Amino acid sequence: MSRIGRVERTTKETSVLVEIDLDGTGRTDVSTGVGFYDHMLDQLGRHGLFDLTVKTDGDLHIDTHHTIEDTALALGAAFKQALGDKVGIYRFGNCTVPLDESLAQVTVDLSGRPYLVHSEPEGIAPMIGSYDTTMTRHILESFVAQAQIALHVHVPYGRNAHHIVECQFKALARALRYASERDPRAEGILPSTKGAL
Ligand SMILES: [Mn+2]
Repeated sequence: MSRIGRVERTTKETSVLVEIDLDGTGRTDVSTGVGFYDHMLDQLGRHGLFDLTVKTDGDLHIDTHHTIEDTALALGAAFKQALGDKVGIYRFGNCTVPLDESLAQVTVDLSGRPYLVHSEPEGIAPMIGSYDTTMTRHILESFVAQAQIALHVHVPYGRNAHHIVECQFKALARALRYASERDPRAEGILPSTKGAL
């Protein structure tokens, strides 16, 4: 049984296509027009071992906001679709990833309920190329809202903005991988006493 999500989302501001295969090999084909964001989505696929295609054509003549946000919304929707009925998965995942002087701690519950807790150092550089660093939280909020997961992301310390953002995406990738992987001891079992996730 394949676990693939495919979402096309078109508005007057953006046109987004996302395809994700949760049981992939980390092969990515990402193009949003925002170089650093492409780099982060490549991290997500590679370290999540998700095959990931992302094609976004957004209103970059305004700024990168809609392009980044709408891509995250479509990615969250595709991830939820790919998860399917969640039978036989681990459900919870966490990973701590350093990147030189920065550290990210990510914990996820594929709970069916959207909730984000996020903290990162104040006063980091506002831009990385055309990527506005205040968008990191907005990406996570958008992804969580559509994927319907509880996500806690903390960066207790770090200095370089590129490192601070990148370690979050790497840790997110690995935590999502652990949570969504099939648990060989739980075949046919839904990881909830409630009977629904
Ligand atoms: Mn917004």
